[in-house]
Amino acid sequence: GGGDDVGTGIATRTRTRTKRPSMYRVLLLNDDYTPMEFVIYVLERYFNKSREQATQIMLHVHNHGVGVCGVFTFEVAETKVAQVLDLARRNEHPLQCTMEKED
Ligand code: TYC
Repeated sequence: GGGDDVGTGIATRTRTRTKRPSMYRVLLLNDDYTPMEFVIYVLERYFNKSREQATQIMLHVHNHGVGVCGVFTFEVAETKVAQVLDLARRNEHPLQCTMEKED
């Protein structure tokens, strides 16, 4: 195997290529009902944005329909999407959040 082999005296260590993980964009989608203040709060709380950054992203989504909250590995992105959707549902807002693989 990869280096734990004992006894044959034959070197079997092989070089393993390290590859970077695929990255995923987490997106917020616009809707007509979720309060702007709630979206700003979500961006501050789950995406570590400043008040100013959060306001800019929220307004981008409001004006363009979709915007990027951040880029994460698969499991982190999945968790963030679930947390945002859960908070939105608990507050009865229709806010939608999704993820897409980077190229
Ligand atoms: N369009 C919403 C409003 O006018 C605000 C909003 C912004 C909602 C971003 C969702 O992802 C969103 N209250």
